[in-house]
Amino acid sequence: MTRDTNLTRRRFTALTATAALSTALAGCSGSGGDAANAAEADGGDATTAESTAESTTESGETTGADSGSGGSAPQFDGWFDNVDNYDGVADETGSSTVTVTVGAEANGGAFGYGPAAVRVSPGTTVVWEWNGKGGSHDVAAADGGFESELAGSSGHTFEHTFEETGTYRYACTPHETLGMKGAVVVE
Ligand SMILES: [Cu+2]
Repeated sequence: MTRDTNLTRRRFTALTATAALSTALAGCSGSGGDAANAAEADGGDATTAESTAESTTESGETTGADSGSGGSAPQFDGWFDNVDNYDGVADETGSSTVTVTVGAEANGGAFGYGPAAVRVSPGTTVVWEWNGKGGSHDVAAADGGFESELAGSSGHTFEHTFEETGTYRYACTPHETLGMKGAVVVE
């Protein structure tokens, strides 16, 4: 049912833009109410939402929400070459605390950090939070600056506060060769 996913995904963006259009189509559902009234109501009921989504399937290819951190990516010197969930650097500058998932689905199993790379401001505390998947993981800085214990249970956390600007690479000791690697960019 790929169609259902499409409907759900498009529903929210489509609602306002095509409310007027959908009322025309909704007329055939026989749920009473004339077109003018339906347009006033904000499209909250199921039949209206459904017809709204349907009416936009051909015009709605506008899901450009994944252009997160554009611009110049920092140099990681190939650190992420074998990391299949590296998807650019998530910009969390200005946040005092940032959470990174340990055991994110990646690299052929639950062998990823999510997000793999994050950009923070100096003084930010990064909290790694284990989700309990993929066995035992740790968080070990490539330069030895920080290292967590090896843990596998959901809810386990490790944190490190980054005071100095720079690029900090880290990996999971048991799964580094699989691509379980991350980085924190402090700037
Ligand atoms: Cu691991």
